[in-house]
Amino acid sequence: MRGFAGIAVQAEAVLRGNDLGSYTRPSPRLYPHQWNWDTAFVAIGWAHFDWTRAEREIDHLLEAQWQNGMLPHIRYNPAVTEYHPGPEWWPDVPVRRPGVITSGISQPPVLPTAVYIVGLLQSDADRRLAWWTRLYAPLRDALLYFVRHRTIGGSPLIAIIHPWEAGLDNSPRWDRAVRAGLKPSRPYRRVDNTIVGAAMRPAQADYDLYMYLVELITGSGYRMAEVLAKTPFAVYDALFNAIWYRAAVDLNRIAAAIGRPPTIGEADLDAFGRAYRATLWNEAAGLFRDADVRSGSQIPADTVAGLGAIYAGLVDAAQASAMLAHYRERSAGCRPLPSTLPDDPGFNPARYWRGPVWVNTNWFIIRGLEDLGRYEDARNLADATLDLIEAAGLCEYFHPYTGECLGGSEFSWTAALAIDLIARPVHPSV
Ligand code: 9WN
Repeated sequence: MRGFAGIAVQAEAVLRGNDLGSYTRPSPRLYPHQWNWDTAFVAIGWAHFDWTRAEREIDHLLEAQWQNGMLPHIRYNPAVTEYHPGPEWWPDVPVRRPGVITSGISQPPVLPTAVYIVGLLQSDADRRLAWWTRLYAPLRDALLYFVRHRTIGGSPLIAIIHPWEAGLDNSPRWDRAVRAGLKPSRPYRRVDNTIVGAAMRPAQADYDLYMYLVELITGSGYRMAEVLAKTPFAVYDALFNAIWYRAAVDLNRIAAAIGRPPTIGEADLDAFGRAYRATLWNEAAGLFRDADVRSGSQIPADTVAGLGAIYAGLVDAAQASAMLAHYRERSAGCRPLPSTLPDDPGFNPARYWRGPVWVNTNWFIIRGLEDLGRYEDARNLADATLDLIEAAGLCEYFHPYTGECLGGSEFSWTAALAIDLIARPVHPSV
């Protein structure tokens, strides 16, 4: 591991700067509330230097859990008004704890994996086990929510119902849905494109679809059977499903440590893996692709989501290396790993999830390669990620050709995951 100690110091300062005590803003102005998968990344960062603070971060998100187990994608801070859409767009959310305000959709379930990692960073075994025991039931409910409310027609794969649930909001994977030109019935006012350059953010047509779907979901009273029957947007997202599978494996590890049976049994995990490979693998692309739930056909867009199986261990080491090598060849000249492949018609090197490099998606692939024993590939990707940060800062995302800083500049998950890559270098370190 090369010397990246300076980054760790800056990264800790970014987390402290974005810390509001009970949660960490993803970035100071652009994202002022608490987000679901950001919380998981941020907690991993905090755990390296203030374990109790990581615990508090996770508790604050879990307080926003719904009666049906769903962990919402945003827990709103009632004191903040400068974000669109605010909680008024998500009325009557069925939360367990009265008074907590949230959005009405979820986000990739990284949290169980984060709780597993954060637990291992606690050297006091009694404290770790007590914590895992306390968190087990809410995490189980959050994972099973997807099985109970987001699977249809006998497939074990999980359907997402909004691009925001993917976490990769304006990915070219959603372009067909955007092109349908759907718009909400009410006017809305964006704030994001007044904070960072509009060319780096999703386009207006993307937001029209986002807000149309918000109205469809709230208009259905959050009843998923109704939403899934009506919506034009229901997708088996390759990255989301890989994250769910990895979360199930890690929650089973937590269950074993606290003396409980597995949350998702071996036979169900196997069936999920088979369905994932059969439905989403695309031989010609050398990658996994998403599938449209209704038509069953794959969505023809090649993005970093197609490598998510590496993080999940849904492919073996040889296939993981082949997928990565192919992705690198198709993105020759780019810093690894652009969020969309440059040969995809939807590629744009500066616009959010349509091309820029993001640290969280790199982190998924690094940790997946490491778990599969592909240490050299993992280490190279970790070094390339930290090189980008060293040159440009703790940015939200990076231009794949120039390495330029894009989006928000003091971004919490970039900071947190940089800390993790430095403090927990790819094993075995050489
Ligand atoms: C909408 C907070 C979130 C991330 C998402 C990222 C972005 C929100 C937005 O910011 O989405 O959820 O306003 O653009 O796409 O992955 O969790 O960092």
